Amino acid sequence: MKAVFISDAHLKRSSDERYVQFIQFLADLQEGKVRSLVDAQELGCEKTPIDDLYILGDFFDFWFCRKENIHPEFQLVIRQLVALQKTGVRIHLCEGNHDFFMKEYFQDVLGMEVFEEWAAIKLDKLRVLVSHGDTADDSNRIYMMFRKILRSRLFYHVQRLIPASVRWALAGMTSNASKQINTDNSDFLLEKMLSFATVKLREDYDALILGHCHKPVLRYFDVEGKKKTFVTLGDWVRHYSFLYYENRKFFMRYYPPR
Ligand SMILES: [Mn+2]
Repeated sequence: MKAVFISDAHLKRSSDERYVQFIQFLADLQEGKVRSLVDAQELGCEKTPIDDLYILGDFFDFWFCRKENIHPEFQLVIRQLVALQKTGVRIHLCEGNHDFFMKEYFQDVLGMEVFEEWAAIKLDKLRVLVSHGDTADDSNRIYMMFRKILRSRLFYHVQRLIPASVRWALAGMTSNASKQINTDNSDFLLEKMLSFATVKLREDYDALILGHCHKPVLRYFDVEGKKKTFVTLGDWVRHYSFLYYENRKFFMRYYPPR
């Protein structure tokens, strides 16, 4: 099996550097160029299609659920995802803290898989737990409550009532993701995720893959003689990072290769 994982693209305007780069990355995946991007001796560089693309949250900097009225700036990247899907790649999206209520469009209309918080997946025989990761630390009660309200049916109906022009204006006002990310906060989140991992990787899982903290990290742990993998995916705001999986091996890479 071959799979690519990314998170935290925080897409907003189609002219943004990260948006342009991500479109190019999707085109490379569509052409089967992933091994040459990874550039690892053991893989070679023949062209090969991937089986699965996992987008683990905060793909969009905001998402309003109105399937009949998709934000114009997002139409290009959605078209490219659909084109990739048509080549036979399965696309899975996990909701993030910036984008939720995604099932109605991505799953019901486009036929991609959407999961709201966690998914236990299989990569060959490896048992892997994946999530955006904003709930890995559930001791933050205020955040957990706020999260619940935003995802309530009431809020769902409220956001549907807002006219499109107002929605796009509100979206434009969301502070730029790159400004919100500071090193202290990323380090703090990473610490929380690592302590969460020490619990989860003692269970049956072979790997834990999260987003949200915006730091690209790939670490291995030995738990009672078994090799366990811990990943945080980084982002497409500063790092342009992606994780590639093939034949029980993980590679953390950057786009374009450097
Ligand atoms: Mn996030």
